[in-house]
Amino acid sequence: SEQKEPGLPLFFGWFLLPEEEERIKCATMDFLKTLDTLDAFKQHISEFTGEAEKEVDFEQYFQTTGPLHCTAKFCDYGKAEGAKEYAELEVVKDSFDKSDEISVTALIVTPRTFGARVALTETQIKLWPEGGDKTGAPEALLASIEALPAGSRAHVTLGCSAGVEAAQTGLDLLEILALQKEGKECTQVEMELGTLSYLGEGRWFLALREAITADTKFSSFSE
Ligand code: 2AM
Repeated sequence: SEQKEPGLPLFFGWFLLPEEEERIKCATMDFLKTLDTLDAFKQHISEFTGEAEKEVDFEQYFQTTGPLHCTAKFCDYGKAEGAKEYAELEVVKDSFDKSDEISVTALIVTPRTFGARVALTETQIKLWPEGGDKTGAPEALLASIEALPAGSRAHVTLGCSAGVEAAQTGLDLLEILALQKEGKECTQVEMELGTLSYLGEGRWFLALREAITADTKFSSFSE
């Protein structure tokens, strides 16, 4: 129904603690600055700028809004399907306001979004909603999503380009994972942080050599 459910938040998720937020923002911005200098990236710069030879100022290009977090369930104040049921789950109530650690295993960069892939633990998967990987996904992606393990969409949005909604990060991530499964990587570059792959159309994936962990609190957000 389109009815607002009193007390339901915009979304539930794992929120990075303030000091962790700073650390992750710095580390990931350093990666973007390095990416910008790579010949492999420069070759495809027009996918970001619309013209060759032009540089991208990632600090301007990707905008961040709100606290860094990994969305678990988008409730839209009760308008999203299954929002009320989710909020009433024992596991959600038990986990609420509790500390938890998330593990970032990869970074993605596309002309639309900059994000961190989160590898959910078995315990965290219990907080991943039914059908959570598919919500709002385009028809063309649905079959590929079904072939991926539950929770594959889990991520932290680090930034979006002008006019792009945060929800796009998860869709860009799923698209990249689907392309990788089909063996569609074109270029691979070894970096200090890990292996960088190019998947066409401005899509880049950095598989981190070592996961970046961050302390979070499972909670909810309302504007
Ligand atoms: P994100 O998880 O990719 O960052 C508020 O808009 C938060 O809810 C954002 O973090 C956003 O994207 C997420 N969000 C918005 N719409 C969504 C949807 N349809 N499905 C899943 N997450 C959504």
